[in-house]
Amino acid sequence: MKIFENLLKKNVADSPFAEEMREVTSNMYRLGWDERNGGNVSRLLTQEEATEYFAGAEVLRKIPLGFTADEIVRGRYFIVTGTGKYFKNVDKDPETNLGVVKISDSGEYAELLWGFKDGGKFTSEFPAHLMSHAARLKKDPENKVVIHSHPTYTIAMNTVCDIDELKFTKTLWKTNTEAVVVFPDGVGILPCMVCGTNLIGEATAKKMEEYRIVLWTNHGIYGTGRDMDEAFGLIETVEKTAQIYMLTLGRAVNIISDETLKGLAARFDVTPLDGVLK
Ligand code: 2HA
Ligand code: ZN
Repeated sequence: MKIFENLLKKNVADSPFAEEMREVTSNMYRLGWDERNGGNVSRLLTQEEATEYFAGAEVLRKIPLGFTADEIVRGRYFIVTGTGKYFKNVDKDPETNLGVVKISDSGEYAELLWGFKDGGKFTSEFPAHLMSHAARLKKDPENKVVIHSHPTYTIAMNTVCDIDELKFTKTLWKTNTEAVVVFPDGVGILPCMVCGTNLIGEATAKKMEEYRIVLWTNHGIYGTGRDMDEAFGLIETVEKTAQIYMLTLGRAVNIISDETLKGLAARFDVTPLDGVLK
């Protein structure tokens, strides 16, 4: 019987949601953003995906979350990168480096349904991820993805610039005409804090009530979105803009005017964050 059960089991490693995780982590590694075990990604499964792959699935392990997850994520399924795991290894061994968990009805546990084959568990930043998912889901019920990464130029720019959110957002917008179009809602910024804690998770989630992008000073960035492309695209555009800024630092002669930024916003039908433009 076990043979038939196993034959009927869907191959999670090759599912569309695992493929997305394998692809995005590989891209982030090759872009040089996520050294060693840097970065982590989580993606909410749709109800259809959860049913198709995990209806009646046995719980392999119950892993305490270390905090009580918001009601909005209880009973929901996430695929997430593992703690201490290297992005460069995800694609060749998804079942060790990724896991699928269901958040328990009490919000206290992650029920492991697949992955973390070596006895591992979810990223140390899972509190920040789950709290961010909850905050974004309340804003947009379609939000599915939270990506955390260490993109080089973003961290460099954050190291040399004032971390005032409006000023930082304006500097980005004034550097690259794509910026205001891709993130008209600006970037949220946290000061340098101890990572891997509930405290930074709560602070990140608070920012996520307003922003889809949050910078962690001296550490990295969080990007969110309805799908992998949106979340990745936000980070990619911030990083590209920060790269241009850092490559031209102190020497920029041609800076985008407020008037042009307003023109871009009108042309691309986006509303710039209040308080940035004159
Ligand atoms: O998981 O990026 O913030 C490694 C990290 C911690
Ligand atoms: Zn990090």
